Amino acid sequence: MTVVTTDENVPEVTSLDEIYSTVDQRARYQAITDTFVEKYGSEPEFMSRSPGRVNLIGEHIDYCFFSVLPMAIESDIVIAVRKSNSHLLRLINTDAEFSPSTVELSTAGDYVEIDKTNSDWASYFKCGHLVAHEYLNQVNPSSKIIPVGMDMVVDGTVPAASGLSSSAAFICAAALATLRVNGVSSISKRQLTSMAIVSERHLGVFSGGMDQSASVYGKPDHALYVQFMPKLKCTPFKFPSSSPPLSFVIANSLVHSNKHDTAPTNYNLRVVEVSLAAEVLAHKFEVEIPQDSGIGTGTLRGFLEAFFKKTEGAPPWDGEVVEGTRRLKKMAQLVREVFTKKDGYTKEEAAIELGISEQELYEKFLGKTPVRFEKLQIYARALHVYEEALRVLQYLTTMLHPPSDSASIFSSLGSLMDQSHSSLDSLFNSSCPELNTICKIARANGSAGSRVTGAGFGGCSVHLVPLDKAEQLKSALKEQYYKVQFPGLSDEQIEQALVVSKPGIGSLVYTGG
Ligand code: NG1
Ligand code: MG
Repeated sequence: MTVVTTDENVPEVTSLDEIYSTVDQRARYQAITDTFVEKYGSEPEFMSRSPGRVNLIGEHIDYCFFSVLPMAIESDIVIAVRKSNSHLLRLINTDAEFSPSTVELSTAGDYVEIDKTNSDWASYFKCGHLVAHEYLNQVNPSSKIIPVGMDMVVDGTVPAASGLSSSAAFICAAALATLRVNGVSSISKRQLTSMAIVSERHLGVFSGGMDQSASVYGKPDHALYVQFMPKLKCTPFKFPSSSPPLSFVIANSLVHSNKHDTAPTNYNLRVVEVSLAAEVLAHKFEVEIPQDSGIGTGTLRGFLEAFFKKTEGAPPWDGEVVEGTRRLKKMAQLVREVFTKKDGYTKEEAAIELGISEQELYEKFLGKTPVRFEKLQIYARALHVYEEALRVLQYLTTMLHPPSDSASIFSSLGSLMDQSHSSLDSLFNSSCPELNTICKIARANGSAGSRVTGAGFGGCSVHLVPLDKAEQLKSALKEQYYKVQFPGLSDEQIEQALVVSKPGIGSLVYTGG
């Protein structure tokens, strides 16, 4: 495996051939430039772009600091930029569905204001702008930076609200554009990733760091092993060769799930539940855990470290597979033993488990972000997290040391993906009937393993399929899912829902003609 050095910079490229290998993008870039000239009267100075990603395995565990296995795709968000003399951020989207937006910058150097209750597309730009502005202030501690105005045209090929991380792609591209236009001509991948990770929290989503890492560190023909502890580290690796070759088909369920709007019952509630689980375990085993989760509590990774330190005097787990397997299996066993209420805990019951009052429960967990629930599913969520983290290690092991026969490569990777899906469906409740239908059809038509990818509750699924069966799989989904579920769709719309993309390059600045 090649290890990406920590100080590698976000590249600047001059040719589109360095960015894309599947679809010729010249006409697209020309159209972006034409729109720019039409709206602003001259050409953009540069474009920043950042890709979406598909997660192969390791779902809903990044915010618990467990490693994940995504890959960047070639679909991306491009922002064409010119510095302006106004104090305005002017945003135009080539997709008319997103109306133009103008943000007035403070002449005193205050940060842009982000309204948590409004997740329109420009808010995501503001998230990226804000963290870039914070960085500018950090590197110039003696003065308060007043960012310059920006004229922009945005063009995206990552479908929104579909689990392919259009939001992270946009935020990474926005932060990169803001840095550059304000004079930062080189930035390390780690720095850009770190600032992007915290940025969506300004919109009230307590995301982990998978999407931003994949978007920034993407590498053609490689998947990424992303570790968050002890430090953020992205290791690119190649897929094993097999006959027929491995391929991944991404199928969008076309069920939209806006993470921001559904956060109280979906994404943020899961973040709260896994944090609660970590703190209950810490309380039972009388260990202190670092308060470093997105909502300022302990994490399930933190508990794992503290437990082994206390019971065995063990050092922090460094990611080594055999040791990780042992520790994660132990964690899953503890979860099964400790959480006796398998169907969930009421607020009263959760407070008792933690030995705190309901008021304290509210202050520490439930009041950090609005959440709605009948029962807190502490047992099911924690079991998913530890077992999914284990599956990531198993998947990685198969990738790096593949069995000698191709059939076994497909069956071992495929079965881990199927298990992941089933756990997300039954323990994490982040699938939906449509995604379950898609996975079922796919498995009956050549897929070796099928799962929901990304946050879920709608959005995309990913299928591991021998390359020679990919067409069969796609036509089965077309006939049995899209035409049945959405009879009005044109063939072209169905084609677009089946995103086929090779692993692509990460964030970069394009300065070509
Ligand atoms: P998507 O698929 O972009 O909504 C979200 C989180 C990830 C991760 C996955 C679930 C954001 C920006 N991303 O991804 O950090 O937790 O869900 O594995 O919120
Ligand atoms: Mg997103």
